[in-house]
Amino acid sequence: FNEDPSSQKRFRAGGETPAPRSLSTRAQLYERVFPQYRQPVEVGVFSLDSDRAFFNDSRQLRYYVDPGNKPNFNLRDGYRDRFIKRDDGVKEKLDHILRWIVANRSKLHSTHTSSSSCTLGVDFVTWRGHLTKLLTTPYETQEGWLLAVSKFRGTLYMSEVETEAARVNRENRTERHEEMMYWGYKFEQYICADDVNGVPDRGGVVNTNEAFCTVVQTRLAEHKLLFSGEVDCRDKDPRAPPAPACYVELKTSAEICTPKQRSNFHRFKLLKWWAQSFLPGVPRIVAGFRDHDGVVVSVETFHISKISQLIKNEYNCWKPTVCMNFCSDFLSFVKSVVKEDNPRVVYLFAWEPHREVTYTVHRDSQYTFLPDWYIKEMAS
Ligand code: 0WD
Ligand code: CA
Repeated sequence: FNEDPSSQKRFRAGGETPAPRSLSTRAQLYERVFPQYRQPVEVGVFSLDSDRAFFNDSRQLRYYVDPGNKPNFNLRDGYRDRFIKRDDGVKEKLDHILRWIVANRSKLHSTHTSSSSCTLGVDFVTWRGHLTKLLTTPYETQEGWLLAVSKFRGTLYMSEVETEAARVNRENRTERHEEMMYWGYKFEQYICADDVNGVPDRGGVVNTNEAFCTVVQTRLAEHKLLFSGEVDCRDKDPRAPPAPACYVELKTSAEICTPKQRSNFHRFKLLKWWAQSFLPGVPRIVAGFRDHDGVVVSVETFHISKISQLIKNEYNCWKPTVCMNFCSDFLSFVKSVVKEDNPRVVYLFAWEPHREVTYTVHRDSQYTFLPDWYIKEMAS
């Protein structure tokens, strides 16, 4: 932590430590022993249907069907005529997770400290994707982030805010980029069946509104976390281990033809893949490697527990311990800064590559994100 130079001892009332004003993201600072990360436990699931409506069940869960290692999937098929794309200009913030919390309050490990006070019993509520961004921050050189945090009834809610740069990128995607974003979803369709004994329907419509999400609880060092992440499919074997260990993450990536491409894949892409699946305890990734024309030329399975071994020979490579220690220190930083328990106050944490993490405070602003229906529901 970098101490606020202006907050000298004489200004302090009690004996409390002043909150630091910024947090460094330099990787070397986080090279210490791996922090405690409790095995993630699935506490619930939810589904979003083709209209993006919420259901407190697993109706959108799909089943993994082994494609073999040399399939001939054409990922371009259906882009023009069988694709319904979610409107990514609509910002849903934490709404779906909050809906899940309202529907499952009793299932949560809630603490009744007195007759009246009843809290969630977790320190942080967020999306898995936001934590992935935190894990990769010490190695990120391209994209910054903005995270809005509000404290409500002792829990810190953390919701991403789109940066100006990200908005400009989103609004100016090339036609080629738009199509390539479809390829990942088309790959899922080639691999996933809707029913445990079914087969994939490669002629169907790809609708990216549909989602199946797991809700997991875990602890990173002293931080109790509750987060949700989208899950692509599960092992269909009924003897498979219970969730999240039965889940399979699907990915596509450009085929690797040169040693330079292999090195870049290890140093940059595997970092993001590892962070995303390690967080919820998803044990394997099935990757489709495709050529320039969107044809999958090979399929390979990556076991999350083996990725750190796989990358160890790369020069100047990322380290899981740096990712986890940075995330843990960031969460401590947030706890030290966010003191006012008020859903209308947002502490906006901002980071740009080659800079430190800083924050600003906003009262009744455009950044307020906890909806009235949630506040009302939790107060009753
Ligand atoms: O409000 C926001 N800023 C965000 C909301 C940013 C990211 C996600 N979300 C919400 C959406 O409601 C979505 O249903 O998160 C859900 C997925 O959450 P997550 O699992 O925490 O997100 P992440 O790990 O980044 O992405 C998982 C998958 C992606 O798969 P790949 O293999 O490409 O990583 O979720 C999809 C995508 O298929 N996805 C999204 N779906 C809806 N909205 C989004 C998004 N913004 N980003 C990725
Ligand atoms: Ca995926």
